[in-house]
Order: sequence, then structure tokens, then C-alpha cells
Amino acid sequence: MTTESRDIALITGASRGIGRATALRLSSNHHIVAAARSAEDLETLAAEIQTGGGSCDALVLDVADPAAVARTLRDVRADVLVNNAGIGFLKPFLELTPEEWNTMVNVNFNALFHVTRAVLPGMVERRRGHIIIIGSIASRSAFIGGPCYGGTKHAIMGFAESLMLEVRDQGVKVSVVNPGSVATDFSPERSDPSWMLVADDVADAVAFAVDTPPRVLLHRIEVRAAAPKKR
Ligand code: NJP
Repeated sequence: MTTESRDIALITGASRGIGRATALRLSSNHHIVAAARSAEDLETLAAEIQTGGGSCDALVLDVADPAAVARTLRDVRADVLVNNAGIGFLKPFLELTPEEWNTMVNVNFNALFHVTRAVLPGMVERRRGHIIIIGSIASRSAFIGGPCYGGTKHAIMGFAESLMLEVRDQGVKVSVVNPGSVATDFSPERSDPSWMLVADDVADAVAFAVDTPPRVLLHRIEVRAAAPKKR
């Protein structure tokens, strides 16, 4: 398959963690457009993908900046969009600053509007596309330290299911992949990552959803560690 004939996968938060693993995983049969704020990490990713025989464009982008998203993604075609960028200040409500609250709402939820709005019209026009959102187990359960993070992830579920019902008849699939604990930089304070999922496990779930035949829509996937640490 030539680079030109490959489907294009746009992945946010591709500089590290789950987004990076997903970019590498999808690069075997997609041209990758990797977006995040860290230019150097994106260049390293693009080089690794090229070494493996794939192709990757790096886009330096703050997904919480609506003008930057509109400008940067204006001419980007995406057959697959993985809305993965996310941030968590996991602390009790009374310890949260307004800045932390706003950052989580802007990156985890509001950015879904900006990024999806930029690429969905092209998918609808082509009657073909797949939008994947990386949620969390916190998308449907509560935990101490999660009033805002969990709130944004719950909001994702409402957004995703409603959007799925709106666009599936137009050839566009919408899926949510909800991971449990994954050993990434997301929560570096967690001391023992040995029992956790690794980023590749979540990337495999994304690839599985993307690879389903046109008649199949996997809307919600939960990926858990099989043997979580007892608390
Ligand atoms: O996190 P991490 P994960 N604009 O910190 C990017 C969910 N999840 O891979 O901009 C653009 O390694 C950041 O890039 P940079 C979680 O909620 C995780 O674990 O260069 N990009 C980096 O690439 C999130 O939705 C766990 O700093 C922005 C990436 O986001 C997703 O999985 C459990 C950005 C974060 O990489 C990926 O998390 C769970 C911005 N403004 C759900 N801000 C888990 N790890 O345990 C951040 O249930 N990024």
C-alpha cells in the first residue's frame, strides 16, 4: 500500500503515552498525523514511524486553543480521529484551583468540540470516518479526587453516544475506549506500575475498533488490568 493510498489517522496527545502507542500501532496501515504541544517528542515519533516504513506528519498544537485548532486542522483530512489528549489533576474538590478545573474541562472536554468540528464535515462529505475518544473507567464510576476529572470523562460519554446516533447513518462511526490504570506519565506518582495496563494494550483496543468491517460499530470498549493491585 502506498503512502498516498493509506487512510489518514489524526491522533491528539500523540507525543507520549497512549497517543504515541496508538500512532505507532495504526502506522502499519495509516498515514499518521500526530498532534500535541511537544515538538521534539513528535519529531522523535515521526522518525520512529518512518524507520518502521510508515509515514507521519507532526503538528504542534494545543487542543485547548480553538483558533489554533481551526487554523492547524483546516486542510487536514482525517479518516480516523483519535481524541486522546487528556490531563488529570486528581485531587479532592476543595484542593482544586480554578486553573486546574478550567484546564481539565478545556483539554478533556471542550477540545472534543474544536478538534471534532474541524474534521467531521469532511468525514460526513465522504460518508466515511471513525472518531475514537479515549475516556476512562472514570467515565462511568466515581472516585475520591475525581469531581472534575471524572466529570469531564462522564461528559465524554454523553457527547460520544449522542454524536454516534447523529452521524452513524452518514457513514461515520463514534467509539469510546475507556481504560483502567495505564502505566504512563499521566500519574507518575503511582509507585508500582507492575500490575497496570501498558499503553500498547489501549492502542490494541483502538486498532481493533478501527479494523472492524463497515457493518460493525463498536461504540464502547472498557479495557481493565486483569489483576489490579488491592488497595
Ligand atoms: O497520558 P500522558 P496518557 N494540547 O500524560 C497531551 C486517558 N486515561 O497517555 O501536549 C494537546 O502520558 C500530551 O501532549 P503534550 C487520559 O485521560 C489515562 O495516559 O506534548 N495535547 C500527551 O501527549 C487521556 O485522555 C489513564 O504535553 C495535550 C497526552 O496528552 C488519555 O488516556 C487512565 C494537551 C497525555 O499523555 C491519554 O493519557 C484512564 C493540550 N493542551 C484514562 N494537554 C492512565 N494513564 O492511567 C495534554 O482511565 N496533551
